[in-house]
Amino acid sequence: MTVEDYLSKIIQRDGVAHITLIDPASQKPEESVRLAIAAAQGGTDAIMLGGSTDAGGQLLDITAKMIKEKVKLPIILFPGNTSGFTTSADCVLFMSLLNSRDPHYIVGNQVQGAYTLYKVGMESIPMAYLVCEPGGTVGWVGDVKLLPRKKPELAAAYALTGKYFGMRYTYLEAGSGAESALPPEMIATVKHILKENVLIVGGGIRDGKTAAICAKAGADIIVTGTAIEKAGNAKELTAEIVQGAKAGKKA
Ligand code: 1GP
Repeated sequence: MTVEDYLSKIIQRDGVAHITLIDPASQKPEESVRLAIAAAQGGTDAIMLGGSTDAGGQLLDITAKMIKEKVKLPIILFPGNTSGFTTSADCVLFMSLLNSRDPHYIVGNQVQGAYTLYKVGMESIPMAYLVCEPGGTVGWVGDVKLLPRKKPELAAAYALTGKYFGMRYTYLEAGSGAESALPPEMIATVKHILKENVLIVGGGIRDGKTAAICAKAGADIIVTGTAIEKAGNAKELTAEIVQGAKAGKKA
């Protein structure tokens, strides 16, 4: 089964899926493996590997291989540039940062990586990546014209553009470590326009209550990274977020 089918089945069954983002540059590979195991035990549905700076190359490759040995969940690449690719994962989000001012993040890095992807034949999911205020590191690195939180219709116009380009996933991003998650009005407006297309929401989600609000507003997939990386008990926090998201969807 493809990773896309696997996630679709979870979304159909539970209303929402949860992905744990691990930045290979944030800790040693052994610690990334510990986090992945804890997140899996807490009920996350997949592991996503990536980051805006230093998250690629050998460190990414070793981290992906070590996680694969210990965790049965799919490993999805979330590349910040061409160095964020490794054959040791199951799938890559083939993403375009649509609201960047820099063509490298819209199409340039993708052109540089496309032939490698073709040769190795890894599954890829076309995705519109939309970065909203405050944007964090990815907003700065990606030279992003940040989408204002109070203008959900602008985010929706970008999401619709991605959908018309044929992208099946849209990732609405507040930036890793954002002080607060994206407003439910923004998530709801974007999901309303996307309809069956998959909406990922991430950035600043730290607890079950917030995950529930995002899921109820329309997120199909919730991503959490920083909170789980920093948690005293990563398994417990993952379980709280996963259960919160799934309960929020049913509420
Ligand atoms: C970042 O959306 C992800 O790309 C996750 O954000 O680290 O704030 O959970 P956090």
